[in-house]
Amino acid sequence: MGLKNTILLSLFFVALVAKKGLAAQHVVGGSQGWEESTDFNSWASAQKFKVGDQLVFKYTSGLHSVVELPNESAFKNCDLGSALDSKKGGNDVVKLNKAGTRYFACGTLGHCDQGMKVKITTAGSTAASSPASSSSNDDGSSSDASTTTSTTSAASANFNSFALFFAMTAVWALVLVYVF
Ligand SMILES: *[C@@H]1O[C@H](CO)[C@@H](O)[C@H](O)[C@H]1NC(C)=O
Ligand SMILES: [Cu+2]
Repeated sequence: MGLKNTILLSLFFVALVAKKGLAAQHVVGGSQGWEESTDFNSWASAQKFKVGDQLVFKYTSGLHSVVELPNESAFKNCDLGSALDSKKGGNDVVKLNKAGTRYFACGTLGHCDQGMKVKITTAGSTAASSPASSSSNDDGSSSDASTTTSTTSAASANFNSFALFFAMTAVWALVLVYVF
């Protein structure tokens, strides 16, 4: 009885640690957070977003909000009327559950037009482009960024399954040692 619980608990714990180690949380805007003065373009281009990662929007509730927009043109024009989703808690978590680009803006009147918006491209095997990984090259050439991106994400997928396999093996080794 006690042994079984111990095993289940360690299985759960190892799985939790493995998951936490693999998925990253990105606080949007870094230490400045989701504020009007933050430079979200440079913040986003310095990040690598992977499937499973989370965005956290931190701001003073009531001053700002987080509105998800459907596409590039809505993003460019700050078309808040086309919002897919809206959050205003001040500590809002968004999970990046698939590859592709997502668009977020502040819903407070005028803030989006002042630049309070961010475009997040999550890398994946089907992602067309990603934020340039080399900050020295700002000529905007992203033609071969996609190959780098898919290699990276394939490698991280391999790492994911490896970590999971390793965790499972460790737990079952533990079980065998205990039982036999
Ligand atoms: C962007 O989304 C808006 C609102 O849903 C829609 O009216 C518009 O046609 C879309 N534009 C493109 C280029 O898909
Ligand atoms: Cu705002």
